[in-house]
Amino acid sequence: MSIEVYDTGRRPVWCPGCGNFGILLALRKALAELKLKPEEVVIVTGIGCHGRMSDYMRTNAFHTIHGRVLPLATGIKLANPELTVIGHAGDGDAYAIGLGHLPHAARRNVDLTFIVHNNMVFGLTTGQVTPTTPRGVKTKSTPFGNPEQPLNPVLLALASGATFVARGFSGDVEHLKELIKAGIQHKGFAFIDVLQPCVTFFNTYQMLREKVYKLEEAGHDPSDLESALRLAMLQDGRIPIGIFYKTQAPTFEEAFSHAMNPPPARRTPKPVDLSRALKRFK
Ligand SMILES: Cc1ncc(C[n+]2csc(CCOP(=O)(O)OP(=O)(O)O)c2C)c(N)n1
Ligand code: SF4
Repeated sequence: MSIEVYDTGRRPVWCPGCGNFGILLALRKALAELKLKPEEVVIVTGIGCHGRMSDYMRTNAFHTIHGRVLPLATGIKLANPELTVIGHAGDGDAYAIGLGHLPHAARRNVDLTFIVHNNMVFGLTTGQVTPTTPRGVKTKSTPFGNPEQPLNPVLLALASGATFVARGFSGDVEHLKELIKAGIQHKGFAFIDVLQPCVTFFNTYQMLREKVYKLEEAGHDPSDLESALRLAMLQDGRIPIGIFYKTQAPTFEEAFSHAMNPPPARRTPKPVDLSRALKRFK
């Protein structure tokens, strides 16, 4: 399938050079290679620069409120498990206001793919500190440098029991495309933290290009949880990208199979008798 199939024809409003372009391209390529029809896919986005993904993807799309991508995506998947559901959130969206949802989606093992556009700042609100901004970095809201220890999303996802945990880099579209394909094909919750430069408020291109290396080339075995945890905690100045961990476990939908036959989206709605309610207005 051609990637043009997923193009709404709208011109992205992102700053020239923004890492969001790489993520958009990787997603379109992944869907095309998996031969997924636009009507089989739902993209859920939060509020932020990343949220524009739903304007540029000609699939089903839901642009929800800040921090609530995972509850929405979970509800959509449960209503119609035949859909391929892909959530996109910013690091502010996913790791600040929406953080409470991540460990629960991971431990429930909902069959969806969650892609976090981790540019380490609030982009849309013009460059304030987020939970993943490195210590010492000066942002609009931390003019003397960020005093806080940053959150480790990969470690959090692993510790929460996610069955697929990966890290990508928006500057390596082909590699990211493979991660997204693997995440979509994974049966269960697939978490992908994508390192994404915000060229306007925190340009990390050079730093990331120098530091990233691929786990598959380093001989990492993604079925080894202990090794994945060690790699997630690595503090040697290098940044591994690729699949940290992958395993199989029953999904949330399977646990609800007794109530899901047929799933809500496949049920014929029964006519509702409003006569009693209407009587009150007579
Ligand atoms: C409940 C709520 N709080 C705050 C905001 C304001 N707000 C809009 S976008 C945004 C930051 C987005 O940053 P991030 O999620 O990291 O995405 P990015 O813009 O970097 O892609 C904030 C705080 C909002 N829209 N809703
Ligand atoms: S502000 Fe940053 S994240 Fe937002 S479009 Fe511009 S470069 Fe991209």
